[in-house]
Amino acid sequence: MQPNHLDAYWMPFTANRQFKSAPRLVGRAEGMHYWTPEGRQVLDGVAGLWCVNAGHSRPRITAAIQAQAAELDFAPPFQMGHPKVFELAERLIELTPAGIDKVFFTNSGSESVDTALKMALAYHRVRGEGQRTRLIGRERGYHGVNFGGISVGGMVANRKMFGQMLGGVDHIRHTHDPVRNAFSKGQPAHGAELADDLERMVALHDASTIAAVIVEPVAGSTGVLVPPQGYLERLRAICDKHGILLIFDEVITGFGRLGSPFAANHFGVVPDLMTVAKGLTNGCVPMGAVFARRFIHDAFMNGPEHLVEFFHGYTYSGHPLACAAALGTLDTYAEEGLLTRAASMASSFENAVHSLSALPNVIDVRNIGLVAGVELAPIAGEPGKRAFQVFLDCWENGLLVRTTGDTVALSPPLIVDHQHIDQMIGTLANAIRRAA
Ligand code: PXG
Repeated sequence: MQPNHLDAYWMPFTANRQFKSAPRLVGRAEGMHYWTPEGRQVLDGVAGLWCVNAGHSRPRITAAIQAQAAELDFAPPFQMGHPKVFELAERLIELTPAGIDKVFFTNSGSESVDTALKMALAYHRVRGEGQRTRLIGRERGYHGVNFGGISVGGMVANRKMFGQMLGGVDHIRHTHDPVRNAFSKGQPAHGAELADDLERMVALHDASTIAAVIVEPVAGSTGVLVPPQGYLERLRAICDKHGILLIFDEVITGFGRLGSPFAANHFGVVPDLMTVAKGLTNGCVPMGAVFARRFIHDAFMNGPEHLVEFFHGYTYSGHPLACAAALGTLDTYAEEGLLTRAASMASSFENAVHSLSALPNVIDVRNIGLVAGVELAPIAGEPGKRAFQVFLDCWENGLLVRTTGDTVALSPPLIVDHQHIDQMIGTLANAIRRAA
């Protein structure tokens, strides 16, 4: 057997054999670009993996991490604290919609989701409604890869391999409706009534058994599904009517992707719990968080004061390096107006992505803020292959995109300018033509 220096690493969510036969490596990054180890420049069309919202290798963030590593490497998070974790929590709740004013730290989106689900279950229990154990997700939802997240998630490939899911989970219908909504610009016109599927859950299970419903305000991983006009408002109203907590999974929509700090601000719909990660530290150090309304937190604050109130947390919750990275990130976002920049770029980005509509095999284009999905007709019998061809073609021609099924996703760093958009669309258009 030939020694193979790529052999030991079992890569996540990767076609390992295909990759190792033709590896795609990045060695350096700055601003809007990656460079391969050989020095080839690649435009980053997906902010790394939907996370590097301020662009790569930003000096303030780098300096903050370096200084923090020298000053305080680790602080125990249980029964102890350090100044920056409190400062960060305060800074974050200045950005969240009014009413959301508690922050719990995790290390990833997946951990944030499982934390939020546990908070919802425990919240009902501490207030004497412990029979509210049912969790409702949505078809085509992605909520990370831990058992809670895959149970409420709705992507079959992420579920079918792993046997037992959490019990007592059900799913409302997804909102993707290409027949009525194909090529919508921004929020599609049709489908607010799909929120009524939650009423169907209530009719089936009874509201008194339901703890929470979790949705991505804009579904990312299943192909950029933008919520129909009025849909999120209706979901909020049904939750209010029945005492069900509403959880927004903002791992992708958080930190400026739509043109507001969070999707909750953008759509004017305030959930009870919000999960974030990715853009929280600009992808530089792993960190996630759950934002909670005060009443959820306060429901736990009833027992003897010397006792732990919520039996949950991670060794690395609020890690000093992650806090420093997040503070440097928030400074960078603030100095450059990045949390609202997508709003000013949205209409030119929208026009650019919709210019792909007439190309062969393009069956839908969806967009909002600085995120877009371009859906291609699958090759008969080989779903996902056409988009993967486009991904490889783009990579070879200096553009990083992301694919899911036969949808190509664009979600560039929020520092993107008009020339970058032109280059992205030009490279992608050529790749789509060649994949015909
Ligand atoms: N929730 C949502 C909405 C996400 O998009 C997670 C949770 C999990 O986050 P962590 O940090 O545990 O990975 C995500 C992650 C893709 C892709 O295919 C999307 C994500 C991750 C990897 C790939 O576009 N989102």
